[in-house]
Amino acid sequence: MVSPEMSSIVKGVLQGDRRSIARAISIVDNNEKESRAIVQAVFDKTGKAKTVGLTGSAGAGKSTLIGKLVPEFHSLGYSVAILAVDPTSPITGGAILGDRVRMQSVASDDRVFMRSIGSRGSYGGISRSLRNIIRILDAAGYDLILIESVGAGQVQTEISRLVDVTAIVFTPYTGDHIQNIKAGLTEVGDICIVNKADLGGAGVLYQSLLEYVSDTQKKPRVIKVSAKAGKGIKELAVNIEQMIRQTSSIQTEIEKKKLEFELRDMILSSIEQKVSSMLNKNSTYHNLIDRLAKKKIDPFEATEEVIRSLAW
Ligand SMILES: Nc1nc2c(ncn2[C@@H]2O[C@H](COP(=O)(O)OP(=O)(O)O)[C@@H](O)[C@H]2O)c(=O)[nH]1
Ligand SMILES: [Mg+2]
Repeated sequence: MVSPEMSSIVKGVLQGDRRSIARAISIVDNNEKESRAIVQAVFDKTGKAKTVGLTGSAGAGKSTLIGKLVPEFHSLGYSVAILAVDPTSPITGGAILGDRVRMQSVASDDRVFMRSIGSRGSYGGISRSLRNIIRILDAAGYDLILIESVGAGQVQTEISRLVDVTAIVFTPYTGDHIQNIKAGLTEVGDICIVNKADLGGAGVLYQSLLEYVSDTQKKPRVIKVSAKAGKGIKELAVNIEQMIRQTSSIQTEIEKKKLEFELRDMILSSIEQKVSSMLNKNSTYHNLIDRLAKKKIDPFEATEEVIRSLAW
């Protein structure tokens, strides 16, 4: 049974009302009990929005870049929403404020919806709520959702599974040397951006990246920009748009793949929760911890014994 309050939030979301959108996102992000009702109500009204993930180390200039990209996307005819995700540190009011300063052009633009999502628990948790937050923005009529996230490795992989196009932002002087890039890059992304082209060192980084990606299977484009000086931004926006258009032709397959990841994710996490609460009540498990501590049994045997004792 959907409460009148939830119905009115959902109605507001579908009409693009910002307060309703913000409230719906909070409910989903905090995993409140109404979260499911909201997602169920908007689910069949989604599938239109395109998503672009921008990842990279802190200070690479992602927020500045997004601030400059938004007007370009507006002139290409897109309505834009921005989500900033930081799984490593809780986002404080200050950080949001800082981003608002860096994205001045968009912070005062009421066509743009902007929201920071903090870190609650594991990254997996964020990626679960992020999917549903994207759905809310999609149903609200935003046709381009830009997602800023800090980090490499696991985080990058998770984000790239959620979005249509992944862009990785590199910059000189933040440890983005080619050795680190090779070591840390699990996915090369669809576009590699070398930001801070106004600084020395950007040219070398650009050349190394070009060489590096030419050996990869994906062969992403490498684009040099200066977010601060506003150089190369139009070209970057056009390139991202081209990638978006390319993904449109295989949208059904992409969507299916994403849904499969999500389903698997939800099944596994639900099983993990169930098993975890079963373990808390399982006497074999508790007894075995003592026997393990006394070296009466090894961890392999102990695992098998507990699994045998669980009532499936
Ligand atoms: N020199 C230079 N600085 C930049 C450029 N883009 C961003 N910055 C600066 O880099 C710092 C971090 O930028 P920010 O956008 O917050 O990075 P984020 O952490 O990746 O979001 C800020 O002081 C920006 O002014 C650029 O193209 N050139
Ligand atoms: Mg930022």
